[in-house]
Amino acid sequence: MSRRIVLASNNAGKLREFNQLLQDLDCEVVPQASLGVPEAEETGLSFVENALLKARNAAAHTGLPALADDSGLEVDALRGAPGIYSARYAGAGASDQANVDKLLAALEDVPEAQRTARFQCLIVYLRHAEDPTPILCQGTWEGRILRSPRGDQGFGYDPVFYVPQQDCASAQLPPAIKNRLSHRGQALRRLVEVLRR
Ligand code: ITT
Repeated sequence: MSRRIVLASNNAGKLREFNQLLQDLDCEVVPQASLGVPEAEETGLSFVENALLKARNAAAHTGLPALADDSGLEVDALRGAPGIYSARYAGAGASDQANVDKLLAALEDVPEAQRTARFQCLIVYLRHAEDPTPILCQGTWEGRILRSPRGDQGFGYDPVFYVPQQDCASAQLPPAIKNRLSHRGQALRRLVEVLRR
């Protein structure tokens, strides 16, 4: 019988990418909302702390092994902001559009060479809520912040994240290409390797 895992995310964009990336894993991955898990408070000061809080909350409420992703965009000209606050950069419950608008305004006077940035992704797997040895996997994706949005794929900051290898915005990439290159793709492939052992 395949093992059931609860996915501790309510972000529809992330859930889509997880489904694509975990297709080959012999597991049934169930989003936490379908199991009635309340949202965890992200009170940590690092990606790893927040990922652990989310995974532990989902495991505790379901009794299932749990997977969580904490991710965000680090912009060098903003000394790493919005970072762990990427989802709420323009305020609690902010839309992707509001976050992108705030970012573009903050970088209005920043020249091309100083618009370097990267996506970070930290994925945590807990076998159970009190698992003392969680599995942690990380991925990083380097790029630059564009001056205006391009493309309609992906989510979050994808329309303003320029991917040098592909000479386009992340939101212009077909999902399979984004998953091959992205911070989340890298981290999840590492996790799948460990889970297969
Ligand atoms: P969950 O906690 O429910 O998973 P969330 O959106 O609150 O959803 P995070 O706290 O990890 O998740 O915030 C991540 C934010 O970083 C996300 O909302 C996007 O704004 C941004 N982000 C992360 N990965 C991204 C990607 O692949 N493309 C674009 N933006 C991304």
